[in-house]
Parts: sequence; C-alpha cells; structure tokens
Amino acid sequence: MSKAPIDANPMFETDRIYTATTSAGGDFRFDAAVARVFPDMIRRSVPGYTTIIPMIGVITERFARDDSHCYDLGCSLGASTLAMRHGVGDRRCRIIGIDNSSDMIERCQHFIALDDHPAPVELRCEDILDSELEKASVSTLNFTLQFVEPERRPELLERIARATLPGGALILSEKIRFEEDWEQSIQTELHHDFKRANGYSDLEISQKRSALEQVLIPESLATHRERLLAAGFRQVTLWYQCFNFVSLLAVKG
Ligand code: GEK
Repeated sequence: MSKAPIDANPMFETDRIYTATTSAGGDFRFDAAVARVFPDMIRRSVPGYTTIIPMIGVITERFARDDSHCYDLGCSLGASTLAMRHGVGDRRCRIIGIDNSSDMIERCQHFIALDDHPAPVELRCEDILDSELEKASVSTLNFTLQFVEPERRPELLERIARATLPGGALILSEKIRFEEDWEQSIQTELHHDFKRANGYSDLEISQKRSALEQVLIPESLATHRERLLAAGFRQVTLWYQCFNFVSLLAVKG
C-alpha cells in the first residue's frame, strides 16, 4: 500500500503514477502525467536532489561570466534553470533551458514567469543532441545524460566542451552503477529504502524500476570521469554523492 510521505508538500501534486498494477505500462516517458507530478516525483525519488539544486546556484555564482550563456540541458520544470538564474546575480548572462518534452517546457514557462530575477531566460523545446551551443560559462546536465543513448553521450559532451569558454564549467549529475556487485547491491537497496521512507510502496518501486530499465542507462563513475576528460574538460571533481546518485564538476582549462 502507498502511504502519504511524512513531509508531503501541499504545493505540488503527489506522484501516484505507479500505485496500481494497471496504472502505467510500457517504458517511462516524460509526458503530461509525469510533468504534472514531477516536483514531487524527483524530490522523493532522487537522493540529494534537494541539496544539488541550490548548490547548482552556488557553483554558477563562481563560474558565470559576463556576456556568456548558461545552459540547463534537460531542464524539466526549470529547478536548475532558476538556481542558475539566481546564481548569475547581476552578470550579463543569458540562461537557456532546453528540454525535448513539450509537456515539461509548457509547465516550465509558468515557473519561470513566477520568478522575478532580471536575468533573461530562454526556453527551447528541442533535443539536446541537436541544440546549438555557444559561449557557455556554465552548463548543467542534472540527471539528463542518463536518458541519452550511451553511444551518443561522447559527441554530446564534446559539443558542450567545445562550446564552453576557457575556465567555464559543466555540472553533471547522474545515477551511477558500481563495478563491484556487492556495492551495486547495497547502494541500490539504500536507494529503495530512501524511496520507501518517502512513502513509495514496494509495488511502485518495482513498477517504476521496470519502466526505467530500457530508458535510464547508468554508467560507472570512472566512465563519466574518463569521458569528460576525453571530451575536452581539464579537471573533473566529484562534489556530491548520496547512495548511487552523484554530481561531478568538470572545468575547461
Ligand atoms: C532538474 N534537470 O529538475 N533532449 C532534451 N531533453 C531531454 C533529452 C534530450 N535528448 N533526454 C531527456 N531529456 C532537471 C531534471 S529529468 C531527470 C531532469 C529525471 C529531458 C526529459 O524530458 C526530462 O525532462 C529531463 O531530461 C530529465 O534539475 O527525471 O530523473
């Protein structure tokens, strides 16, 4: 049985997508039903998400430069977009949020409109694999790369690195898989414990897991580090980890 999370936020609709056996079949998609409950879903499913978002603002504050772009790639409802917008302060930066789900972009417009920071924000509904990127001082892939086909990940990171100004940065947050079976197993169990503590039932956890199996492909921390360096970033540091969820900071020399 699914129970209400102890810290349910009345501002946002509760995620009940996988509560009944018949309620959702097939692969996970970022459609209207998901967009509607997304703030609740991601907060209750991704350990560390509520810490990572404000830290994206802090990191942006350090790396944003005048006359540059700050990209939020796979922006969903704009949580990282807004953190970056506040992080740039009064610097002349354009914030660009990109997502290929029109349901997400439509809702994202409302959240951006409710925020009154003066930095300009542009939202684009397009595939980040086709996006034109340039003059980037800060880019964010906050739990987005994991949804891109693994074969296409190197070219995307190379394009981001090429578009990044000297001294600019990429924040890459991902669900990872561990090379050792024992570690993969205990970290996965802890992630499921986190979801249970947030009110998800065993049925919801297992149905969501099956729906994501072909869609969210996690890779190892070593693979991410090596790929970032090969793409053209000079320094890569792990700045956050909670169970099997991490965030890396990659800086271009
Ligand atoms: C946040 N960053 O709240 N092109 C554009 N968008 C894509 C692509 C693609 N190829 N693939 C997936 N997406 C957000 C959370 S969610 C993470 C990001 C999650 C989009 C997809 O439509 C979805 O909105 C987002 O990436 C991933 O900080 O749900 O675990």
